[in-house]
Amino acid sequence: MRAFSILCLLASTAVAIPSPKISSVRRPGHRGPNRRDIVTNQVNTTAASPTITASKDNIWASLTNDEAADVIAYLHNQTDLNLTSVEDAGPWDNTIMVVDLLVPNKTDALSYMDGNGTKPERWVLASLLFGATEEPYAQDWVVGPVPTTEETVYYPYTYGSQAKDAKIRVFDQDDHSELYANASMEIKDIISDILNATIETQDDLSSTFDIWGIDPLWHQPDENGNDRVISWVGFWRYPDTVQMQNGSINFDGETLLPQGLYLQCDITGRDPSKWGLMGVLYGDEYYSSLQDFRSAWEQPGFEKYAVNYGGDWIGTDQAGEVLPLEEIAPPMPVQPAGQRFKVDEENKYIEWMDFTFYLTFTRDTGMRLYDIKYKGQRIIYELGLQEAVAHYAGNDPVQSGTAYLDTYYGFGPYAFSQIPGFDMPLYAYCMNTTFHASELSKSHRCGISIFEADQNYLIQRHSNADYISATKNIALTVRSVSTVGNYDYNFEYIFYLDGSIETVVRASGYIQSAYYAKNSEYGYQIHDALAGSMHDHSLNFKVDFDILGTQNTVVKHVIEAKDIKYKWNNLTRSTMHMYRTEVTSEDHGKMNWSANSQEQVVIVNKDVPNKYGEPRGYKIMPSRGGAGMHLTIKNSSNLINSQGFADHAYYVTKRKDSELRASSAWNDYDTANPLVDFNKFFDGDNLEQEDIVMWFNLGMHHVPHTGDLPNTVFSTAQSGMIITPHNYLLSDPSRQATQQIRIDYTDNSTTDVYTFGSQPVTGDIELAQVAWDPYTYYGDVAVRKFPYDPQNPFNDTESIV
Ligand SMILES: *[C@@H]1O[C@H](CO)[C@@H](O)[C@H](O)[C@H]1NC(C)=O
Ligand SMILES: *[C@@H]1O[C@H](CO)[C@@H](O)[C@H](O)[C@H]1NC(C)=O
Ligand SMILES: *[C@@H]1O[C@H](CO)[C@@H](O)[C@H](O)[C@H]1NC(C)=O
Ligand SMILES: *[C@@H]1O[C@H](CO)[C@@H](O)[C@H](O)[C@H]1NC(C)=O
Ligand SMILES: *[C@@H]1O[C@H](CO)[C@@H](O)[C@H](O)[C@H]1NC(C)=O
Ligand SMILES: *[C@@H]1O[C@H](CO)[C@@H](O)[C@H](O)[C@H]1NC(C)=O
Ligand SMILES: *[C@@H]1O[C@H](CO)[C@@H](O)[C@H](O)[C@H]1NC(C)=O
Ligand SMILES: *[C@@H]1O[C@H](CO)[C@@H](O)[C@H](O)[C@H]1NC(C)=O
Ligand SMILES: *[C@@H]1O[C@H](CO)[C@@H](O)[C@H](O)[C@H]1NC(C)=O
Ligand SMILES: *[C@@H]1O[C@H](CO)[C@@H](O)[C@H](O)[C@H]1NC(C)=O
Ligand SMILES: *[C@@H]1O[C@H](CO)[C@@H](O)[C@H](O)[C@H]1NC(C)=O
Ligand SMILES: *[C@@H]1O[C@H](CO)[C@@H](O)[C@H](O)[C@H]1NC(C)=O
Ligand SMILES: [Cu+2]
Repeated sequence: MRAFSILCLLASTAVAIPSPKISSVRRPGHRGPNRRDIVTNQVNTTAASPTITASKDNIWASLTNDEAADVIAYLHNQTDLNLTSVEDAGPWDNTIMVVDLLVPNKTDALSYMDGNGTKPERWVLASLLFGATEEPYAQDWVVGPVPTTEETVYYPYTYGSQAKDAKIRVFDQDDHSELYANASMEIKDIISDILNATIETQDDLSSTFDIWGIDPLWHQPDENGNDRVISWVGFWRYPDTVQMQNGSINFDGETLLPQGLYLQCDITGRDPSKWGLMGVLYGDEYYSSLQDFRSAWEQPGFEKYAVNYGGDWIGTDQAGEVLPLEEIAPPMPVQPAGQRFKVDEENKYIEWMDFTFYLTFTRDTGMRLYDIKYKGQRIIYELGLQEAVAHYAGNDPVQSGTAYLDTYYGFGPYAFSQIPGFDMPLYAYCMNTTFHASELSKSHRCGISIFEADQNYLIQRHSNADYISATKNIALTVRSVSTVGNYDYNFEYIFYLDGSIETVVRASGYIQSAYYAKNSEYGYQIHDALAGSMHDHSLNFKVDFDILGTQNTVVKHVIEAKDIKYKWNNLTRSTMHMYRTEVTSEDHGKMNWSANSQEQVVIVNKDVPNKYGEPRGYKIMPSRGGAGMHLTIKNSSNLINSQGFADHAYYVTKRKDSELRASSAWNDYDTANPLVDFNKFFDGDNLEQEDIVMWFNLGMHHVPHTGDLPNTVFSTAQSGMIITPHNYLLSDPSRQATQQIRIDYTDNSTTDVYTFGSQPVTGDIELAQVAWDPYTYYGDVAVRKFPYDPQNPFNDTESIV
């Protein structure tokens, strides 16, 4: 996935970047297309948008630019941290990677939100990278309160980490690309031959091939038992420029062009003279030196394999015959009478029908929802992504060694501006998103879109001989799309009139593929020399339920086949019944969805039964695609102690301020010794009538086939989970909707029509709602934070489209 863009970045920038992987500034790639400077987005999307003022401030709001600048300056003032500004830093300096809000502790938050408590102070979680040492490490720090004063303190975030001192070792602090280039140049004649290229100079090499590989890095003991850090890299061909009708373009399909040649290197320590090549893999044969590889190549009969080249096939432009009538403007959504929800933009607070919630946004995990209330009662305190793992497998070490933990790269930095009319309806309400990384604050216009839409199937319907009744299924969607390297993730939360909330993730973009040779056990051959590389996506979400208070219990209402003898029949009947069982302890907190969906999983407050004595609750269940899945691989050799959140379909734990997230963005640095070890959350706590959190996985087992070329499609690569009221109300709340109709009829005619006060559509469609000038697509805004110049906030502005 992303590794390649990062290496492009290294190759294309003279500036030393302390930690290549976390750089949030994604500059035009090595051979990237020319980019336009784009200044404005002219869709009048927020026109006539009803506003509201939240009764309480958004205490989860992202750090403002001023807060980020303040805390960065404060940290630079702490001489013991010995920080160098990112702009001046090299790998042997200490730098600030990310500053983000450290959310208030829940009791403080609730005392403010629900009572007369004071507004919680603003605290910051700062991730620092200590490069000025032989053993570089990352460390999370607590800083606060902000704005900084004499009272402000800073200390390691030990209470939120299972690692000692909240530190994690960094084993790839230095740039190893020269090592790979040097080794490659020693076999440039072989490369030229087997990969059909003309490699005379290092420039030829670096303009033809991108050399990158496993993530995370491996560790293995040498013969003396000392830990060695191993990197395997593969050769990827840069896509050729393709000529399209209006000029040329480089499609971003490098991950479709593996070349089948791999180098193994020892990159232990910080002294480049101690690094070295350990082996070569080609055609499923391993050679333990360049010399061995050369000898084999010189033998007559050395088997050469086909090469992957770019070309039109990696392009995503229209191709093939235009289908009948297909080029005619298709149906599209309109919002004829204006927006039907209210927004407090400053507080990022939304009111739609009977739902209210706050939004926020983080560098690591993108958008998050807090304090979701339904009919005035909180049902969810927090809902959001925790981590996304993409775990590959293959007969080559690069696929086998790839298990991306995507929050490492971050979902925030890549939540690019959504395209009106494509990513979202033209009338969508747009929120800008901001994150602070590498001492730079960046905003994406319309990183989050919010819109209502007709789901185009009814939420309710019934007819008989006398009447028909039908209700439109109008739902509110909150959407954010992040392109993390080769893959595009569409995240959304959908609110429905029946009180349900659905979490959906979809994937598109370029697959990371494998070389075809002898790889048939790990996927299909999908192009000339290409295999779709099998992988599992597992995306973990946290849902902190508060059903009628914080004291909740997970109950399973199990339907079960049973033979029962009743009083009214002497024969035993084969039938089914239902029983209830509670998840009472974290010892039983790791679960999978039952076979045949026979368990209904309900989160209830046992102390608040409805009038029939049934506990009121919300049910949670998979709703689309691969929901309910988890990683196939057990005890992954790549993820080691960092996959705890992904080996079951869902989990329940007791909520703790010290267990905010299922993973850390920096676990990828050293997966054996993660900053957050999810498994350690399970320490036997009682779960009966406690403040509980559910962590569920969405995802898919992805074995790419020819239909993934050139891009995976959202229509099938999707997964969803829905929560829905369960004996929570006494009837279906969607009956409140006026957007329904009852038509009474007799044998041959309609007699009466009831519309319940829903207003008819009148007037003309405002054309601004159905047309948009794509030349107004809007890019990034960047604000450098150190030194901070609030008078000239856009000095570092660059466009990213
Ligand atoms: C946007 O819409 C509002 C209300 O409909 C209107 O007053 C305003 O002039 C519009 N702005 C632009 C730039 O069209
Ligand atoms: C940092 O130190 C300088 C010099 O002592 C001082 O002027 C500035 O206010 C300090 N900034 C912060 C945020 O502590
Ligand atoms: C502080 O960092 C610099 C590099 O930025 C390094 O040369 C120096 O040794 C460090 N000082 C201490 C006391 O660690
Ligand atoms: C929040 O809770 C943690 C863990 O209990 C505690 O260490 C920390 O001091 C609390 N933070 C604040 C600001 O009260
Ligand atoms: C908040 O304060 C008001 C006035 O002092 C008091 O009437 C009310 O009960 C308090 N509410 C809570 C939840 O403490
Ligand atoms: C790569 O080769 C150059 C030229 O021989 C040498 O100076 C440099 O140290 C080498 N780099 C590595 C990482 O081996
Ligand atoms: C090698 O590359 C050249 C173009 O550089 C192409 O014409 C030729 O067909 C390729 N050979 C093979 C065996 O793919
Ligand atoms: C591309 O070419 C077509 C056909 O020549 C032309 O109609 C169209 O305007 C061109 N588009 C751009 C963006 O130049
Ligand atoms: C979103 O960002 C753009 C570009 O910086 C800015 O012009 C606009 O005012 C922002 N919108 C809001 C609602 O802050
Ligand atoms: C069950 O069998 C007994 C003995 O044959 C009979 O008396 C009784 O009526 C039967 N009960 C039912 C419900 O058929
Ligand atoms: C429709 O039915 C009504 C009585 O149900 C009858 O009076 C009328 O003639 C019918 N109309 C037609 C067109 O069949
Ligand atoms: C930003 O640009 C202004 C105007 O060019 C210049 O005066 C100022 O020094 C710059 N600030 C920084 C932090 O580079
Ligand atoms: Cu996939």
